[in-house]
Amino acid sequence: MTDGARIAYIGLGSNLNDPVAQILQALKSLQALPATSVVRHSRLYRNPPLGPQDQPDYVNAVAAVSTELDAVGLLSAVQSIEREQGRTRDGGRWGPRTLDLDILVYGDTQIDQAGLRVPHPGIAERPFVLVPLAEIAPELHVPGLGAVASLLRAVDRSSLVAIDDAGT
Ligand code: ROI
Repeated sequence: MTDGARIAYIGLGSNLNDPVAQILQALKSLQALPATSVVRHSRLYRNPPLGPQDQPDYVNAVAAVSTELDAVGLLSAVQSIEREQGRTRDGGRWGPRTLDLDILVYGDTQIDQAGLRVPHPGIAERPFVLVPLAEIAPELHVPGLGAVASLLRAVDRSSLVAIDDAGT
């Protein structure tokens, strides 16, 4: 279904099977989605796990996409990218994963339904979301939460390290 293009922000995360390669492949797959293009993406950031510590460090990034898919269509599209990249979630909800794609923001829409809450409920507490989001959209107003730049001031960003072009 289409009802005009919206800007949506997608959070990307991986901590298994070459996380940098997983994120780069996911960006290509987002660009290849129907009626969707990646308009901007942040650098990739290596950072320790939030939650259980007995798992590898994560690589996180955020992409801005322009899409004509509605939010539910975008959700099923990003879930199919997760599956294509062999997502395993053996560790459960807080365990390691090859690829996690979250719809952080979808235009100015607020959605609260089973399996889809937008804006994503974790945004305000998660430096690995706010730091890359602020890199590409500091002025963005997150519906119900406020400006990204103000949200960023409330989190500790010291554990995030931007990965350079050599991937180190
Ligand atoms: N921790 C970090 N650093 N990055 C993530 O993407 C991430 N995703 C998760 C949990 C397990 C909460 N921890 C994370 O789902």
